Amino acid sequence: MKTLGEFIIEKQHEFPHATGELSALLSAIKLGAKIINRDINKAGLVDITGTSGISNIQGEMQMKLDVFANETLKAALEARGVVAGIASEEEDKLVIFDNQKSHHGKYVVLMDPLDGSSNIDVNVSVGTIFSIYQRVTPVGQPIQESDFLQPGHKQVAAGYIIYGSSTMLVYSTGCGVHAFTYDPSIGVFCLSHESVKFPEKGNIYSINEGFYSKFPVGVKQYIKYCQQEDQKTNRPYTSRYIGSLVSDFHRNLLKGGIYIYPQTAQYPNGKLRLLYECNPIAFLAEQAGGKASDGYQRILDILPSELHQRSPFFVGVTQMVNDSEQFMQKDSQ
Ligand code: P6P
Repeated sequence: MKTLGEFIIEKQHEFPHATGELSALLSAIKLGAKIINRDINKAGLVDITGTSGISNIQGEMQMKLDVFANETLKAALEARGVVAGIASEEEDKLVIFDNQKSHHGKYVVLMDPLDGSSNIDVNVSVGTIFSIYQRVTPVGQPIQESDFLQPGHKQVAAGYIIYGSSTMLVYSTGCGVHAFTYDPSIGVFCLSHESVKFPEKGNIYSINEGFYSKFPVGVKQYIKYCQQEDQKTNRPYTSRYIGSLVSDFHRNLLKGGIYIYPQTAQYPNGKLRLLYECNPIAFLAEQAGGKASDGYQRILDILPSELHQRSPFFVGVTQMVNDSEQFMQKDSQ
C-alpha cells in the first residue's frame, strides 16, 4: 500500500529541481479533503440550506457545507505558505493571502470547493475540484488577476476529490493521472489506480436531456447519433447523468464516456466555469488520453478574460469528443 504522501514525495524526487513546495501544496489539499470528507459524511445532520442549529466547540453555528469546504481549503492552503492566493466559486473576487510567507508563495490555486453541493441533501456524491498555476507576477508582491487568467495548458497540477461510496483524490502534475482511495480507519489516501487512462472506446453519454429543446442543433444531432442502433460502433450508447460533474467525469474516465454541458438558452456560454471546473477536468482528461473542448476549440487553449467566466464543455474519450465536434462544426457551417 502506498499512501498519497509517500507518492507525492516519490514523484517530487523525480524532479531534481523540485523544492517541495508543490508537494506541500498537494498535502494541504489532502488535509482539506479529509476534513471536508468528515463533515460531508455527517451531512444528514447539517441543514445544508443554512445552519445546522448545532454549534461547534467554538460555539459557532455550523455553516453550509460548500461555505465550510471553501473556508477549510482556504485555511489549509494559507497555512502552508506556498500559495500566494486563491480564486474560488465561493468568492466573488480573488483572495490574497496576507501573511508574509504567502507573499513569497509561487503558486495560485483555483477551486470549486464543493461542486454539485445541491446533491448533498439527496445523498448523491459531490466533489472538490482544484487547479494549480505558478504565479506570473513577481514573487513578494501581492498577486493580481493576471496570475489566475492563464490558459489551462499552463496548469502545474489539477485534480478532484469525489465524496462518493468511497472518497477518492484524483490528480495529475502532468505525468499521468493517479487516484487514491481514502481509508478512514487509518486516515490516509492509498494509491488505488496508478496512471489512469480512458478506455480507447466509450459507450456512455452524460448530458441533461431535459434541456434537449434548448440545445444547439449539433448537440441534438449527436444525442440522436448516440441513440441510433449500430453494432459496429456499439450503439446505442448508455445514458448516465448524475448532475455532479466530478461524479459523471469520474465514471466516464474509468468506464469510457463523454460528458457534455453545452450552451443552452439559460446558459448561452454554457453553465460550467472555465477556470475551476472545465480547465482542471480538461487537464486530467488529456493526461488520461482523452480530450476536452467547447465543441470547437481545445479547452486548455482558451485565454480567460474573467475569473468566473463560463464555457460549453465536451469532455471524455477522444473519439467521442471528436464525433460530437463533427456534429457541432457541421451545424455551424
Ligand atoms: P444541471 C453542479 O451544479 C454542476 O455545476 C455540475 O457539477 C453538474 O454537472 C451540472 O452543474 C448540473 O447542471 O443544469 O444539469 O442541473
